Amino acid sequence: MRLSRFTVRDSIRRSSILAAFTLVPLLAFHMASAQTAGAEHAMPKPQHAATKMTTAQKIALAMSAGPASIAKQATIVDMTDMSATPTELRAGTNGWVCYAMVGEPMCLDAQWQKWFDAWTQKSDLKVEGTGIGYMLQGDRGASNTDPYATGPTADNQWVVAPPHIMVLYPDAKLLDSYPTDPKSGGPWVMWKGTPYAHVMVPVSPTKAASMPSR
Ligand SMILES: [Cu+2]
Repeated sequence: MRLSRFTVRDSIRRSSILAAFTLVPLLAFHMASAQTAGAEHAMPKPQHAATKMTTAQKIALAMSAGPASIAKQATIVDMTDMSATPTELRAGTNGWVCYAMVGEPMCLDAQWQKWFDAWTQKSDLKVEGTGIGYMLQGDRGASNTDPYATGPTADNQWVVAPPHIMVLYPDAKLLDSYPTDPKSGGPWVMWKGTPYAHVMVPVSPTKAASMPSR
């Protein structure tokens, strides 16, 4: 695994893979369930509506995943249309990438971009340091045990996450500090025992840091 920072081109390539193998079936599942079972949680707009978003709206969607202080200087990648090749909407300057994904935008730091690469390619991952990923709009659902599940089963702990921060640790033993139950009320471990294990930290809106001078 390459350790240097990923380029935007890398991000877009990874996004293509993700769209092809992971998110399309997930999206299809959600749309199907919305039609047959009714929306049990806030359903994102259908895909055809997403493609009609303006560039400004897509950028706003991507930026809504992270704190403004990070998102405003992040690279923005358009993944609103899963049938299209992800494209860069704006170059960034701070190493973060925010993805415009309908219903689950995310902003990822360098370590998380590396994670994204491994996860989408189903390859091994050596976490070299702490990683932070923001999903301040929450997500549309995932199995808490199976990194590649595309819908709920009787035993895969399907969970629709609230706004959260995702944390990577270089030592998997550190994950033992947290439960794996998403309903514990606090941080929980997702995908424990896999190379992609991480901590999900539910959050609420917060103010930006300030340092008043005295
Ligand atoms: Cu997440």
